[in-house]
Amino acid sequence: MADQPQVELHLLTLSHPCLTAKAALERKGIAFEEVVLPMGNHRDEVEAIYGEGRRTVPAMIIDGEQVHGSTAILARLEELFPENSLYPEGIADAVREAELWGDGEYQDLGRRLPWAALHFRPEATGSFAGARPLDPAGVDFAIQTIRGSWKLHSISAERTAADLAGLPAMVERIEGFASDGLIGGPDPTAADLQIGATTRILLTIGDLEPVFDGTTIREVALRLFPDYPGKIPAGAYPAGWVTSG
Ligand SMILES: N[C@@H](CCC(=O)N[C@@H](CS)C(=O)NCC(=O)O)C(=O)O
Repeated sequence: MADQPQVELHLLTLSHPCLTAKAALERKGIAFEEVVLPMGNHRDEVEAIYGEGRRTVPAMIIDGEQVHGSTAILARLEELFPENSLYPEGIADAVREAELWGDGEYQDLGRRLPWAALHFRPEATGSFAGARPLDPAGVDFAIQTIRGSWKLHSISAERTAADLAGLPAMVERIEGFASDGLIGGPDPTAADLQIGATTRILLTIGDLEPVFDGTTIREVALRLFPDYPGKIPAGAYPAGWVTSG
């Protein structure tokens, strides 16, 4: 491998695209400094460093070069450090296409569905910080945070029901990626890292267990991201909203 670069990764601890970027750096064997930003204020901080309009994490500075966004980070790491390829020869274009699909609507589900479920089980919010179910004062605080998140991510009951109704078709598509050899192999691809991270977050929602039961992406998500916290017990969403295809 080339000389070790100087790398700073700006992130939020529980963010799934940040898990993707971290896992890519680890897979490439690159040491990096994690700069954990405070949730909520991170947008302004990212913009101050990376420039106007760049308000999301992950974002990376590698030997002075700024790279913003998970897919851009993975692509740049691959260019600089081709070893342990994330886009293996022969399937590189298909992996990239699957990764980009994973960076779209599926990644957004990872931002909406946990907050949507927590609305119905606010006491479970503490589990994302490794804590026990919250006491009543904690639940009051969590409810405020959850309301803020519904607003920020434009979550509504109608949208949640639609997201849940669309999920089995997405999982079927992901299993198609597995059949095509784009995910699920022993060496993670960019598609594994991108789609696996979102899936890992969705697996914190007990109601979604039947949707992922027996799938390749469930195994990938738990293998690549074993230590993600959080558990929202089954029975959160209203009956009938979750279908398993
Ligand atoms: N598709 C982008 C999405 C990044 C993204 O939306 N990150 C969230 C955290 S999961 C964020 O920073 N959101 C702040 C905002 O939307 O203002 C990527 O993969 O880098």
